Amino acid sequence: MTAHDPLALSYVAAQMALEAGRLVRDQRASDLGVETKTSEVDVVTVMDRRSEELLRDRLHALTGLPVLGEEGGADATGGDLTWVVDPIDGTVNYLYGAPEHAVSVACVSGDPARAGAWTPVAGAVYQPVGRRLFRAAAGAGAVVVDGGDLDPAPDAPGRPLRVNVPPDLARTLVATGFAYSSAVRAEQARVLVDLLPAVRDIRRRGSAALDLCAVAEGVVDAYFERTTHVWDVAAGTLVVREAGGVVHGTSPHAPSEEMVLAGAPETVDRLRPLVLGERRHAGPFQS
Ligand code: LIP
Repeated sequence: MTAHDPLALSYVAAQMALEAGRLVRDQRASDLGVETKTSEVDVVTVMDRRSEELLRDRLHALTGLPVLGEEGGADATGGDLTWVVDPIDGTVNYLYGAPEHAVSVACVSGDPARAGAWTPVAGAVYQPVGRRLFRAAAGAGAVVVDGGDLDPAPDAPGRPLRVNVPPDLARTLVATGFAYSSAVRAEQARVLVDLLPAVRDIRRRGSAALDLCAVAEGVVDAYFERTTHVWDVAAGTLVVREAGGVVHGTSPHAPSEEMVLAGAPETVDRLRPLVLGERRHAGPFQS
């Protein structure tokens, strides 16, 4: 593998997401050892830690590249490429036994610690319950592989993904998520007061990585969220971009912790003022 072979890196990302996904599904601890992080509702389990340990060990052994992870922070960086991993995205769903959780593995170029300073070159998101693998490589497209009864092979061909292009806001199905901070949640509720009457409906899946993959698959038309982290969105960002969509932040540039807004370019343009709270919805839409 050459250092910048996105397709080969995407197979490594997929292999790692599959291995960690199998671990969290098949070796779920009877005592999840739940601890809280930034707030009472922000949790981590022993399985998040075990999954990240596996990802770090395997990625170091296979590629020698540094890793930035949700639970263990960043290795010292040196070169251009870094693995960015979320060992379980959707931990609250995992805790409750809900299927909407995933392992997210991205290889990014640049500095993943600074918004706008990184670009994903390869990525995979694996949903272990349901055995669905999303995989993308820069310039080579994004696919979903439905494993059926078995975990799929990391390099299985899959079905190419394409974002929806809804004709207007009234026919735009929007996914979103909410922060772990009560104060930010109050502001998010105010944004929804204006947004909800303007769009087809809202979905709250509970995993930013799967939300972005849902945009790429056309299962929703758009996704936005505040206060996500690079590990939640790095792989999914590439899946959306390779499916013909864009992923913006507060400005039409890179996603940041302030904002991630994804969809077809025209959808994102229509949604931006509403999700940033800049424009109040003017009145009822005609159906
Ligand atoms: C979570 C998400 C969820 C989002 C939360 C959080 P975690 O990731 O993906 O959709 O709303 O704010 O970031 O904590 O389960 O890895």
